[in-house]
Amino acid sequence: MGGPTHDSSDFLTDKSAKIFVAGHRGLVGSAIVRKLQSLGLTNLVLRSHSELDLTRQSDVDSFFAAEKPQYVILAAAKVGGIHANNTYPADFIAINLQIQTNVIDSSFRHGVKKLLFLGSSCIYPKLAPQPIPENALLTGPLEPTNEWYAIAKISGIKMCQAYRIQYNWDAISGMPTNLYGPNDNFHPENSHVLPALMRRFHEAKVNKAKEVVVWGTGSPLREFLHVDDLADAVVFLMDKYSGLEHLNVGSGKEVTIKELAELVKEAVGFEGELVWDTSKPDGTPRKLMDSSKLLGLGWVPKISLKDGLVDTYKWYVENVVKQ
Ligand code: GFB
Repeated sequence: MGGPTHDSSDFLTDKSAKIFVAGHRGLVGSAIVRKLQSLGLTNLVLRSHSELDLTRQSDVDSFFAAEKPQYVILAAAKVGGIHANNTYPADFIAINLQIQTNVIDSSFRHGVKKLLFLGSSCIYPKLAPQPIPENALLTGPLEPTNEWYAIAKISGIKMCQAYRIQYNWDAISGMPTNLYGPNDNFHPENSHVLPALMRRFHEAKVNKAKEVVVWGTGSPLREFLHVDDLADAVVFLMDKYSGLEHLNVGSGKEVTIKELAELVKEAVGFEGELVWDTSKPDGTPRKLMDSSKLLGLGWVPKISLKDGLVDTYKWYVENVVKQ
């Protein structure tokens, strides 16, 4: 048990199978829905937050009893950038533990054939070897600004592994690197760096401001993956992977926050200066994923950061600014 296996899954061929995408309105879930629909997989079960609160165990259980999906992709989570993680630790640990525990356990109890759980690169130790291999998990202390979220996500991986070991149930986990794209959260404080800067540069351009404040020192390194590439990897994993170990999903390309800021500035067309607010935390110094296991199975990321920024800025202007 445990090694990657080429499953005889009928995920791509059985177009009548019901697929529950939890969190379909978010950055990740909406990209997965677009991808599934483009492949003709349209028998999707979707529930908005107001229709189904995934933190309520009995509601989740009744939903699974009634709908009986064959496949589950768990993209629902409480997420946010460095400031949100640091400010709302109770929400990040409690809501994520509740959502994932309810969905994973109900999926198992109601006969789901295969489930994919999505985590995050922050599960790894703050000073993990770079690029970070999957087996760096639980080898050292976590980055303090997001350890609450990380502990919840580590629990999700371990829950999938435990159900596979005890019940031979096909639950797998994918660990994406920092994601961006359409339907991201562009909140000025609580979002991740890329959408936060896109909004700040856009507003500065419109207001003809001379400078824009960027947090930290600009020296941390981050790897970014367009969410459409992640959606492609999710479908690939549902089709081809049934192993005990979680798999990293990254682009393999990293930039400093300073380089990212310059790229976003260029994509938006802001012409002023950058001012660094070093009273804000940098977070983990570097987190480049080692995605060689997934690449070895045949998956490849396709969208460059430059192209992805252009696409995301277009989406932002058409869908957030014009609303
Ligand atoms: O994207 P971000 O919040 O996430 O921050 P993390 C990345 C880096 O960008 C940090 C800097 O060094 C920030 O200081 N930064 C510069 C900014 N300007 C800004 C800004 O305006 N907003 C934000 N948010 N950052 C998160 C974790 O860590 O990554 C989560 O907290 C999760 O748990 C997620 O893992 C993927 O990469 O530092």
